[in-house]
Amino acid sequence: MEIQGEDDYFVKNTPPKNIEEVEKKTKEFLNFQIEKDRRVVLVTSGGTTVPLENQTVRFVDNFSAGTRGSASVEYFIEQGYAVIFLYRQHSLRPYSRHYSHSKNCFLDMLDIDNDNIIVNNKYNSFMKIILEKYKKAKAENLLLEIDFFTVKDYFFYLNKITKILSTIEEKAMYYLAAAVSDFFIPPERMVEHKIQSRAGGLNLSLDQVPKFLKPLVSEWAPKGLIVSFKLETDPDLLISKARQALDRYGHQIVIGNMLLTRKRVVHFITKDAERKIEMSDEELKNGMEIETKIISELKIKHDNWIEQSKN
Ligand code: 9Z3
Repeated sequence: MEIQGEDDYFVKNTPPKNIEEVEKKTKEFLNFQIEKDRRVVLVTSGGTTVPLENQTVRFVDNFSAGTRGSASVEYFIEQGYAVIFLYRQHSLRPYSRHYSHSKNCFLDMLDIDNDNIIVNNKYNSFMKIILEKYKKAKAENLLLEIDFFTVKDYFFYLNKITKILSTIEEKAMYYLAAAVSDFFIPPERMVEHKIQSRAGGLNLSLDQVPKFLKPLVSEWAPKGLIVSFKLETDPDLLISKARQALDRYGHQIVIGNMLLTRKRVVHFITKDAERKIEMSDEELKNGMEIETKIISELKIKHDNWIEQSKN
């Protein structure tokens, strides 16, 4: 399996059409936050797709709905951060996630009263709390949202945004919760048109994507606090693989989680320690989310990271 080099990747692949616009928006957003003396976190979220054709009809995808990323944004904002949210198109987004079309359809929360649309009493106070938070985030310019669809576009945006954000050095955090594909089809092997079914079955051969965490840590954002996630399905592998990632890339924190228990348990792996963060049944029943604990813990780690850099 041939692995393209990291720099090579950005030469061989075509950048997304709006990359310059994203660059401009990110710079403007960051300059605004610098004026306000705020910390900024990049939150990546959702699954990346791997198209099988240039004119894409089919693609390989993964399970992620962007729950972790979108929930985390709300808690980061509560902790005083400004957030750049790099998310998979049509995946969950902060605030609106509470009224997603599939789970809590917003239409069920509305009633018709003569000629007016009103919020059903049952949902009124909950909706008001979310709406207030959303309006505040907008009014105070605390959130910049950028969407991607393919793994290729994700890497281009990640590269661009990370390098811009790195100018605030230790005050930036990188929270990489997106479920990123490990495999892709390189441009020279990608067909233009829809793959035809006449030929019978379909054999796919995918290359490994470059490990972008390596240049991100050592070159793109060497002073920021970098938090990556490690997902496994085999419990015997989780901690060792998470520690392996930490050793290999030399960043600060890996959060390990299992597919089936990711909303209830996560493991914080750092250079000298390992800590389990868990939700009780009671907490889950009360609608509390594990992301509130994750972000509180990260805020403290970021305080220390900034403090250390002063010495
Ligand atoms: C995660 O492990 C996230 O916590 C989840 C969140 C994707 C499980 P949901 O969107 O799920 O709330 O449904 N993200 C990182 C997964 C990943 O691709 N990690 C890479 C790996 O495991 C390293 S960067 O190799």
